[in-house]
Amino acid sequence: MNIPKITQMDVYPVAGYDSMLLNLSGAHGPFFTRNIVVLTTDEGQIGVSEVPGGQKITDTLEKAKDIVVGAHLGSYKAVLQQVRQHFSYLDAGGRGNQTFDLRIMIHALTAIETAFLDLIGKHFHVPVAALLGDGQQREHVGVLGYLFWVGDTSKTDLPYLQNDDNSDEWGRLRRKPVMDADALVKLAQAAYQKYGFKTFKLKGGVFDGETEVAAMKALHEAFPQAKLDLDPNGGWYLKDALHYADELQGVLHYIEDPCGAEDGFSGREILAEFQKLTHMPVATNMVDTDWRQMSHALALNAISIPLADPHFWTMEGAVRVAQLCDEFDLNWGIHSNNHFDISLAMIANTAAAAPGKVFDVDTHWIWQDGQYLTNNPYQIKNGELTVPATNEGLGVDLNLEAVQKAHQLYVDNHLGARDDAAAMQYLIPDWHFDPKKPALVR
Ligand code: GKR
Ligand code: MG
Repeated sequence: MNIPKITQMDVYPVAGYDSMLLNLSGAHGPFFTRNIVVLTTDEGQIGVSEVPGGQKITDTLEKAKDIVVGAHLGSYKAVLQQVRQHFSYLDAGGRGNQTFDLRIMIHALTAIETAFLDLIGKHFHVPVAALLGDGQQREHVGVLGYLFWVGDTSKTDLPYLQNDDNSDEWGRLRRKPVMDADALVKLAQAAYQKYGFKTFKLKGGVFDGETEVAAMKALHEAFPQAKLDLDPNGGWYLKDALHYADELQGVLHYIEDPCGAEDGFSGREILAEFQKLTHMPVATNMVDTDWRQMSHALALNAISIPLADPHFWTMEGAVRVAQLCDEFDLNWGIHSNNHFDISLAMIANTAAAAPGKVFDVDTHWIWQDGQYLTNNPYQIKNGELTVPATNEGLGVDLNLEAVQKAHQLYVDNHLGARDDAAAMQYLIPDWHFDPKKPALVR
């Protein structure tokens, strides 16, 4: 029997448009960037994947072509082992202090893993979810409504989109400033009308803690049934986080990275104290981002909901985290960054393979919805994505023309890795990242 072989690997750095989303790292610029990988076999089949943008990841993927091209589908784990061995030195600095993960190798590894899984799923006529962990666990995956404070783009001369989609309230509001609780509630209502979310998360770490506590109370009043999460990305000190947690009892369903490393104590130690004192379930995408960190987080009882992003755990790794959560009575969720619809398919398949108590998973998709790289993007309906068991591979059909256009946007605007300080400096001159100060508190 002929086992398909990889004959070509293409790497496309691409860009799409974003709103001026605020977070501890600053303000999102007008473009977000990603790397797309397309593997082609000698049978003419293609496998695709999407990971964060930036030249370092692009370069690593380019270098990995020597390992990938010529390999057959059955040897994909050996390929992944080689990629790890060759490039793991690139991740020696860890995830970094920004809200987003700065590692290189692990993202490149995921890009290769996912594109192989897409091909293997197509070869065997099963969804990628069926190939992960113990196989597909569910067809419906709950997703949360990811809310942000949004900056006023008229204070910049940057090419942010305006009026790109006035077909509904969500399309209109997502490009407008959201700088107080009233605007935030209206944004949530528009998101609810379009997507039917049952959980909302607010990206905090922007205003002072009291203002964000008041915003969560306003959201709770508007959506008494919804599950709520607030995520200041570790920007609060423990003593303040304890006070806010007190005020938010009965309002939040869980909290995410309320505090982090301080006073010589690690983020895991501080979160362990927070959980012990508040009894509030803690989610994180900042302190258990690999197995070594996970072992300390578990030993300390520091967290309850690891947010295992397949983009930095690999798809198989993220499902392994879910299996652990299932066995250890923890909850599991997914972390996200801005992304196109290939990543949406990755998230959907990963969560569809996750056993146990899965929380509604994060996705930034609602800020990008409408900018498609595939002909059949997954849709969020009633707060859910659906992965039919009849899917093959990731379940998306690549639109190569759209990928080439997104690549041109990347080239024409001289883009690279994410830098939220640049746009933020329009709002506050000389603004610099401080992991312990909300972005607008200077
Ligand atoms: O998109 O600004 C953002 C978020 O702050 C992102 O960078 C975080 O990685 O969504 C993320 C989180 O949950 O921390
Ligand atoms: Mg987070």
